[in-house]
Amino acid sequence: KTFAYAPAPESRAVVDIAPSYGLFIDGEFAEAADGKVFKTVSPSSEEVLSEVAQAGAEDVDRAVKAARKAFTSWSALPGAERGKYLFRIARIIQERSREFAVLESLDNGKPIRETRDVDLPLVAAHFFYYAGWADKLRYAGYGPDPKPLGVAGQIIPWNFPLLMLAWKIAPALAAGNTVVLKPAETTPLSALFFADVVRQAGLPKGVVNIITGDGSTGAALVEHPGINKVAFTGSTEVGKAIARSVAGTTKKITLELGGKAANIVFDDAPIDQAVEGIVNGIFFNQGHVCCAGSRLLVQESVAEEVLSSLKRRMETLRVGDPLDKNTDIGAINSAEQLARITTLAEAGEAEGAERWAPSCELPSAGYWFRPTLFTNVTQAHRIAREEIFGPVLSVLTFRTPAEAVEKANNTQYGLSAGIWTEKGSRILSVANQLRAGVVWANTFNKFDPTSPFGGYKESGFGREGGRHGLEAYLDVR
Ligand code: TXE
Repeated sequence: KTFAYAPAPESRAVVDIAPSYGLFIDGEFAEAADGKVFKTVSPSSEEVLSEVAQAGAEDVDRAVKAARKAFTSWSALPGAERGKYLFRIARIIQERSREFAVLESLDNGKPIRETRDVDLPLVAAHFFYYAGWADKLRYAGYGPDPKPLGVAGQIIPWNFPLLMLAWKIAPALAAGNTVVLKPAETTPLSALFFADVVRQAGLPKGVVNIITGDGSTGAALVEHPGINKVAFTGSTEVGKAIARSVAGTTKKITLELGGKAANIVFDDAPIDQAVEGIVNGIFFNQGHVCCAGSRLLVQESVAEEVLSSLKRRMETLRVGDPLDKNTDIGAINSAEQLARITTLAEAGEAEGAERWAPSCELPSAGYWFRPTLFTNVTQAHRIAREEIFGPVLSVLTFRTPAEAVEKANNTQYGLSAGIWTEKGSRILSVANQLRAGVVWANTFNKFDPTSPFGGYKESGFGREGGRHGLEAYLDVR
């Protein structure tokens, strides 16, 4: 679609990306021991943004040793001192938020409106929030003198690169742990820029180490005997592999895995508001969201009205350049993810569901997928059961609240759910019956650092955020 007035895209000149980056170990950037590198590509243009070191077992070992060494003095600092460093990081993130927002949009493909208004403010908020906890750990509910676990190995995905880093690093450091963090191979840049923030904030060397690489780097980190805890966000398959790998050790582990959330719309819901919530639930961040509202459960009596209004709204969504402030849906993060989404959407058609998408134009270079709606979906269809992790919504209908609850819970996952209704009593009764770690009512995809987040069933275990997020990094004493 063309528009009469299109403001200039956010300039990428605000970010200075070097042609290559090393690993951030013990406060210094260094090449991988074997000199291996990989390229990171912008998914909206397929342009190579930079070349990044691929950490091998030797580098992982160096990083873990640096973190171990730093642990002694970091954990001995008064909490208020650790808090000061975290406050400093939060403020630097705020000062550099424009740069980080553009960088994240380039490396990940997500719209600048989201990186600017959602990711970056939340990143700063998490550091502020956990900075405040650093000197109040005795009030966290883990005894009068809780202790940090030691070195945390943290592995994060590509859908919210800097925000997942903040979810992992902020509570770990507040509690007195040191970290070795591995970002996803398609989005390493914001973590490497964060390493620069760490230096700017003057953190002691070795407290934060960033090692880039693929799954083999992640596996080497998990297996390293020098770590005390693994925190992982990613696919259920890899999460289970990690659980198998730490079985037989005393490493602690938290897993935040996939989801297949039901967004339930009752007949008394404010329809316009619900449609906005449905759109936000599944098209926010191209649907690359573990808690995405990827199954719409709509009450039969309002299904037609909701669907026609939803289609009208979807016609207005703009797919394209992530740096354009008008863009609603950016690029799919990688060719592999695009292939996964395409395969599942084709399975939806092959199994008899009805596919609909607005006729918007897509850019020629890069990885793109139209916002897509499937109706005539049954619970047996793959698109109703498997996490698609893309802008694809599967619509099912129900007649009674009991049927809605049954269908919502009919999934291997249990991360999140949404309820749309005017009745407060219904919100409470339905929410109480949903097997999901997060339930939103008359809103969706709302996040804040004070609320615990995490799943039931195959969505993993452990909570991040809030006071509960500290539990993953503290031992009772
Ligand atoms: O995830 P992986 P992928 C889901 C989503 C998506 C699918 C595949 O459905 O379509 O997973 O995505 C590191 N030991 N989610 O393949 O492989 C890897 O390098 C240790 C949901 O990208 O799980 C990256 O840093 N680490 C999800 C991280 O794990 C390993 C977010 C995640 O990658 C490893 C992402 C190994 N053996 C995908 N193998 C969510 N919950 O938000 C890979 N890694």
